[in-house]
Amino acid sequence: MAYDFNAVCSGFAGAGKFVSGIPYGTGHINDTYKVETDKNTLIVQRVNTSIFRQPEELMDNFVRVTSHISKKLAGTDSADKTLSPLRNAEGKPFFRDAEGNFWRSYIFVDKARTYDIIENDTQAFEAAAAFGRFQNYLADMEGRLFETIPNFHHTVSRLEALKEAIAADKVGRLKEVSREVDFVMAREKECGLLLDLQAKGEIVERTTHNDTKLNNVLIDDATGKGICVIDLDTVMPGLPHYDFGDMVRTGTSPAAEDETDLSKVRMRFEMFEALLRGYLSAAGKFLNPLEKSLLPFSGKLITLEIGIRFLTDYLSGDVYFKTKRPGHNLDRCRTQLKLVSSIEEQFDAMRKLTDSL
Ligand code: ADP
Ligand code: GN1
Ligand code: MG
Repeated sequence: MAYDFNAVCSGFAGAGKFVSGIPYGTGHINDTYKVETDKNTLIVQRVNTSIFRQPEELMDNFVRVTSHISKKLAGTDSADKTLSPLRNAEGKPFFRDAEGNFWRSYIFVDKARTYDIIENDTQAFEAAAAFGRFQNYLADMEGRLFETIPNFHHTVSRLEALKEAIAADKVGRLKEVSREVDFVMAREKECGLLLDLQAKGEIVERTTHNDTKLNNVLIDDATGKGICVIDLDTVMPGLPHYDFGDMVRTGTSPAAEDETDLSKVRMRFEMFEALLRGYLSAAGKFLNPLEKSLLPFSGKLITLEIGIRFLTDYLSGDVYFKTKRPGHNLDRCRTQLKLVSSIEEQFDAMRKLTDSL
């Protein structure tokens, strides 16, 4: 591996001596490794500091969030867990190596796993309930977290960035994507809908996760319960809809995010229903009626937003998301837009169900 893991492991108090490590997970931003030391099994991550420009603020958020949750869980019979970052020699929750790489680490949670594609509606329910409880735990946390990426889910800004990438056509790819551009532009008006309601005070900012891909919750092997929400880099002020929307985006299609056979991509209604019931089992307590009624729309919006981001990155020459093949970001964009269409076809039924719960 490209990094000095002996140094990284000795940078964290109590980590133990490095024995072996493998790249782990399917994230698009940070570098994640599963590492064995003579004492522990660890997750070790190199934070992408060109995307997370203030990693110390990010880790400050991380510690505030995880200590708030662990205080809430103490003394209860909840099976939920939270991550707890290892500390460096000065007691800080990160380690900078000699090359300036920014590392963090926590104990590997055993006998649990994540699913890139959810297998059944029970998993969908449990994952969504875990994210709902996560929002619930953070509802009474004092103060406001740092915005680790400003305007992260500001869909209108995301659309502006796409327009700039179209105007620049930096790598000459615009000619390949006219259908995708037309699809997005036909939905321009919807991009600001939640932001407008938030500005009017009708829906409320909370502390949210903002990257609720279903593979960001660990499912217990024995009980099938969602037991630990992970990937906390973007926990910050946001609308609960950003979280529910990303669950719909990642939990309803039976196809991978980068599937090239678009006939496989669709919104499975039974998965939507399971996500909705699971999420409301925890979040139903704090959403107002308007917020609740907008949950189906959030699925469409966030899927469109991530489609916009993949398209923007494709037009910009693949500078943001990690890619593994030519056209990877375009493939990802196309699955998202196909999923938006599938959501639109079933939208009335999604709304009816939501109103009935
Ligand atoms: P990324 O930004 O790369 O998605 P994650 O924090 O989501 O980073 O970690 C990548 C994968 O590593 C997760 O999907 C999960 O399978 C696994 N993982 C992360 N943290 C833990 C943990 N504490 N215990 C067990 N597995 C973990
Ligand atoms: C990125 O790091 P990862 O893979 O969990 C991205 C999310 C996107 C997602 C799309 C910081 O998440 O916003 O929804 O890819 N994270 C960041 O798969 O941009
Ligand atoms: Mg992840």
